[in-house]
Amino acid sequence: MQLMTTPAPTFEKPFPALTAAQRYHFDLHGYVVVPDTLTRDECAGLIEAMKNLRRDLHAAKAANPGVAKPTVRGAFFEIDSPHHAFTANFYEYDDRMLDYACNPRLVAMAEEIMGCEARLTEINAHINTRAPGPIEPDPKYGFHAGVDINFGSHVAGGLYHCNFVKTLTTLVDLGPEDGGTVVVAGSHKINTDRDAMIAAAYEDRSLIHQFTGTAGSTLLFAETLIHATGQVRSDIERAIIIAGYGPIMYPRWDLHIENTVDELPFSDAFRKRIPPQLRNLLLGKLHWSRNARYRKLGYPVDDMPRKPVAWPAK
Ligand SMILES: O=C(O)CCC(=O)C(=O)O
Repeated sequence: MQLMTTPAPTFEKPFPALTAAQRYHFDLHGYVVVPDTLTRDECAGLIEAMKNLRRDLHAAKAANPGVAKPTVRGAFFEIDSPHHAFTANFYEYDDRMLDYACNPRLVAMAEEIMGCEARLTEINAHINTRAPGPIEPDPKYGFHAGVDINFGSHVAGGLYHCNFVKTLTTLVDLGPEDGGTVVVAGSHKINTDRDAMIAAAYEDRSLIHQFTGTAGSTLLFAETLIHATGQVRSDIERAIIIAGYGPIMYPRWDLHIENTVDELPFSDAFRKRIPPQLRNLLLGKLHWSRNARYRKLGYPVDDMPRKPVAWPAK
């Protein structure tokens, strides 16, 4: 007798998600800008969700004056100043934000750079305007990287891979005066003193590349790349949303090193909502099989649109 089984649903994603030229650019510089990953309507929806969250967090702060970091459905402020709202951990706040982090094409880009299946390690967003004070002609930035080159990188098929990848998407049109993310180009591979590299980049600012693009463009980068928030010099209100990804057996970055791993858990109701095909992406998997997958540079891009996985109603 043959048992009939229903195949488990899978998370359909393109492979490879980058064109050969985009992959080459990524390898050379440590980042690539991919246009049109979101529609303008999706960008507008995300800005609305981010502004609603900022409003709700302000209300939570007013209602809980003694609490250092009040949360709204798990989300909190990393920075709350008149010109900068940096919100994080909004998995349970608004499904539009969740859909961003689970976008099949964006997840596929991160997986291509890691060379394996991804789990989400963090989600956050920034709304910021020009900071008070004078505009310096040659600003200094808060340059940093999330993982060191020795641990974070490997090469397969001659292509660079990193185990911590970000998709950072601008929700507004970003010109050169609009504070786009700045990076020290190529620093994902130059395995030497970070401060010396930053000093070299300030000495020759052509080494500092800045993210510009139309709303819905994504800066895909390796966290070995030295990067920072740019300086807003125009009257723009910059709005960006960021998802971080790592291999499925890695912990969430946003648990913070000083916390125990249980401090920012998902609610039971949220865990129950996670569709089966998104469980590895949201929850990771405590096993060493990472489901490795590598492209060759010459592979043609898979640009067939994939439907996002639908979440059950709340
Ligand atoms: O605000 C930005 O443009 C950069 C964000 C950043 O530095 C990060 O996600 O690590």
